[in-house]
Amino acid sequence: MAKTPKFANAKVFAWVDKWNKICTPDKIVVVTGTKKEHLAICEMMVKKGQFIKLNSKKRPDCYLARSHESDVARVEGRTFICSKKEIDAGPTNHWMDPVEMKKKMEKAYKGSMKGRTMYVIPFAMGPIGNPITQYGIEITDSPYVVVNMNIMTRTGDAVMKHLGKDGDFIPCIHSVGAPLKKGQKDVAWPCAKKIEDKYITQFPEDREIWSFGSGYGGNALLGKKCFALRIASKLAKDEGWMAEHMLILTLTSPEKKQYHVTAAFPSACGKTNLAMMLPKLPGWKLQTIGDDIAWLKPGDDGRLYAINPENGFFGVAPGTSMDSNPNALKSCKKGTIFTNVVLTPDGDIWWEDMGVKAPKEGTDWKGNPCYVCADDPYRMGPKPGMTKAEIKAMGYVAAHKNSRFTAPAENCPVLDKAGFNGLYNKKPTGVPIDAILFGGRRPSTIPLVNEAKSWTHGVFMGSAAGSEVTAAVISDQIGQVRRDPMAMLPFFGYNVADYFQHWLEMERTSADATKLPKIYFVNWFRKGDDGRFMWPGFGDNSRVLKWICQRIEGQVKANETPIGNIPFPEDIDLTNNDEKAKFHVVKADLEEILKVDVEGWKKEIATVGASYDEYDKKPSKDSKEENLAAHRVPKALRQVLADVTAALAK
Ligand code: OXD
Ligand code: MN
Repeated sequence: MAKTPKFANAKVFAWVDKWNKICTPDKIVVVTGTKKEHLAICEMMVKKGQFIKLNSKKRPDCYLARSHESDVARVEGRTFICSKKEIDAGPTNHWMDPVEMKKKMEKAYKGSMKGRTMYVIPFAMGPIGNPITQYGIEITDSPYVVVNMNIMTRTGDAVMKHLGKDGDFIPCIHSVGAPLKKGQKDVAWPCAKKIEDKYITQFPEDREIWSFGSGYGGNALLGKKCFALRIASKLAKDEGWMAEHMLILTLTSPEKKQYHVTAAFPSACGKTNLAMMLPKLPGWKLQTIGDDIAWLKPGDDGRLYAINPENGFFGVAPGTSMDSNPNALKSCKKGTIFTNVVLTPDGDIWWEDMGVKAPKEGTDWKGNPCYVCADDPYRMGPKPGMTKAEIKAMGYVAAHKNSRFTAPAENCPVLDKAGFNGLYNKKPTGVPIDAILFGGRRPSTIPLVNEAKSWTHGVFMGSAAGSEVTAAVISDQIGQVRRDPMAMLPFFGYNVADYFQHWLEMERTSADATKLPKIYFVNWFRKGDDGRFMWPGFGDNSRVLKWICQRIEGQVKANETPIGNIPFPEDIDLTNNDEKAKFHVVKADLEEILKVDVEGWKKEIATVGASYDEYDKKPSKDSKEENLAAHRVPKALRQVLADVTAALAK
């Protein structure tokens, strides 16, 4: 067994020592966070066949990993919230008694790091020293996790120093669950192969994260979904702030006025694209603060101040192109780890809808050869000379649909450096938020943009959010609409109805509720009967953001409808709308997507009501706990539901 290293912080020592004894690694390495150490780990992985070094002229310090086929996305079915009472996890979470779960998982961790190195990663969620930042330590036996955590969070000595002798941290234990026997050769992607052997477990009352069996993304980079959303949402509820699945952007108008906007869209619905968008409207500038998670704290002035707790982007690769998101592609130019994309013969990477012609041949995400398609230079197939139709019929993709890039935020050409570093007016805090957007992929009914009439109405809008299921999760429901309140369905650290109540409380407890952000629901994904998109999206979304800024300033009227305040079509600025371009705003479509589809909305509201009824039920079929009134959907939201229903019936 390895010797537990010395730590100045007694809690850190005791905790590492405990897991050393349970997991029995061969060696322990405390991550210092230097670039030299980071690259040495990457090179060690290259030697072991776990990373492929990319062409250093084209992509300096970039690597490619290929995961096991069972380990390509978050596993919601194996994600647990282990609060003492099942009702506190609520009906949207998987629950197990925390004592039982710990017993079960400790068995799995026993000897799980044999033959491996245990890495101890001190990390900060947010700029070190910022009042909104929180700290964690992840123990892991995965070097892939170490180097991804180095990009996604601020890691190393500086964090340990900040913790000092008695600083507190969220303990996060992770093992891929694949011990090595003496002399046994490692595989390219160690993990527990069976889905039922994977556990992604949060203990919100103990404030601990235990993850076992998966090496992928949100299952294994524990600062991200497990800490910054599930555990943090519970911390936030207890302490009066908000941990949300939101991008943060800074928008500057031609008059040089700055606005800060957050937006909550479900996984793989374009948060990264909006966060880095190039505005089509002349004179408007957009800068990125974060693309996935926002922590918002109320200030003494009643405003909400937000930081991005992360340090990098874990973006979905397919679909990211110079057209859709040039700034994301530029962010991947150096120091990036790619997972499950195509390797080209010149040591570069490729994926579907990258807007780049496919190489003649390459290696697909499974490590098999792939070849340019016979009738579409932008596609690849598993055999030479295949047609697009043949490839489509097979359901083949050369880069996995949830293949990812892990890119340092500092690479982003439009990073708002001050906001990203948690500075506002040169002081360490967050940026004051002017507008909160909710959204999702909704092919019908939901208009382009809809403004809430009040905070409560905005909370209702968020609670009613839904989207088509995407490949970001292993699911048999891809493409179907599922309710995803506040885009947080997979990430609530506690009961969904209590979470709604917490949002309502933010108004009640605000020092000045008139200063809270205005709330909007946006939908870039409306489709016509022929399946075409009715809104071009991407840079054209700046037209919607401009309208939102004008509403904040009280400069433009809105159509006050039963479902909310919708723009009059003539108030959407169409400057620079090149009608000859492939993607542009079609005026007739714009008019259509700004109408209230009354019959569609009646159905929509009925399904929202049905989702509320689900949230009001017992936490699970077999639960011994009844759902008492304290954990039901707040009356204020039921009232909005009733009001909208009545208004639609008129
Ligand atoms: C993500 C997700 O990876 O939401 O950000 O799945
Ligand atoms: Mn996400």
